[in-house]
Amino acid sequence: MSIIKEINAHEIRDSRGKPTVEVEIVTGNGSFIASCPSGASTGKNEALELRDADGIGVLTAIKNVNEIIAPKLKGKNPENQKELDELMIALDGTPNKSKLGANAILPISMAICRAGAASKKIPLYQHISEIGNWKLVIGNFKMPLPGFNFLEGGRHAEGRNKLEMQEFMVIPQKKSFRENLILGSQIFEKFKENIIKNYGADVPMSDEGAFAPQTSKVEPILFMLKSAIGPSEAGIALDCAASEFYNNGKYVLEGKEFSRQELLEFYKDLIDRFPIISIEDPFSEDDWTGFEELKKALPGTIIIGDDLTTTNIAKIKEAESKKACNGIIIKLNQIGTVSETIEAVKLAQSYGWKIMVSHRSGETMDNFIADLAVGVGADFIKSGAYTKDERKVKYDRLLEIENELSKNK
Ligand code: 2PG
Ligand code: MG
Repeated sequence: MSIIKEINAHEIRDSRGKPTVEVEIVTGNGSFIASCPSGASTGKNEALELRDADGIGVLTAIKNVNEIIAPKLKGKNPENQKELDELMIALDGTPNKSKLGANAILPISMAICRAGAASKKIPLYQHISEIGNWKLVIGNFKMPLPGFNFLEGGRHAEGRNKLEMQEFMVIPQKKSFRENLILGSQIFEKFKENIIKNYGADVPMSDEGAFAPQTSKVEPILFMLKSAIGPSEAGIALDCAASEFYNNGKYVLEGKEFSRQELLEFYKDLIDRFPIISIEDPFSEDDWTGFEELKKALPGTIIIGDDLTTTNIAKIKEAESKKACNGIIIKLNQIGTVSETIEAVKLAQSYGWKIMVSHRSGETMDNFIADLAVGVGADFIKSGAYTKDERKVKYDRLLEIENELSKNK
């Protein structure tokens, strides 16, 4: 055991150039660093990202780490993740971490986790699995299937296109993670040829490194994806982020108004004609009936909650009782600590839901979510396109984990 000697927070920039918090924890085993990502299409029940009075700065969150939280954690054993997370939750004292900020608490929680793994001399993914008591050992860890983002609209392509639906992803389904990376990039190359043919060579890129062409129609995109996939072992995943195109009881898509029922028919038709395996946030986060009816209508499709569930135990319970989904997006900063994230995964797994660990649209070079996905036994991970370094580092870490696991078999 090696106790926490120092905790220091400072400001770095995220992939959109906005300030975010990075934390360094020093123990006798060395220095452990973690940083906080940031969403654009956020759910209203997410833990609070504390910004200064100017709406951008994170100096208050940094001060909260250095002056309020750090003194309480010095001298503690980083192996006790739950105890230290609970200490920070109590210190904050609000239901959504609005006093100290989830962007102050989360990077500490992640850095503690790294320090705890080092103290136990085990890899981070194994430490995470032990915290959640999954009893995974080398030999039965599984690699998540990657969801590569190919094309984006919505908040992630703001000012670049008028497409409402947010993410069009491809999920290769070969046996190994390495093979999936290869198949993913082969499909991406074919897709790129089609993009250039249809929209020219100067198509803008989205925040997550996907294409953001000038289009407002969903169907032609799905035709392009289907043709790029061809007969290969891969499917399509959609993130509709529908709260963003919902207003006053109506959904506005492709320049038309849709009622809940019309939108449901629209999705059903797409799922009949294209190899779509999952659909995330198909309705607004308050439209429980929409989720419930779609889930009933499409028993073979994974209906994923993100803004709906916000990695939050109470919301996950509500979604299960309303039979709203059978899959969930897991994002550390939606809830704000590693322990609560682990509890959310465990609860969703107890309902038999599929788990998709996710990055945020504003990311950093931190690759923690790769270890998280393996440690909790996630079915999927989405980390954008391979074209941007802050996305690529997560996929590269997964490749490293797979190599390590195969060597130790
Ligand atoms: C999502 C995420 C990640 P954001 O909606 O799933 O793609 O976007 O981080 O903007 O909430
Ligand atoms: Mg989403």
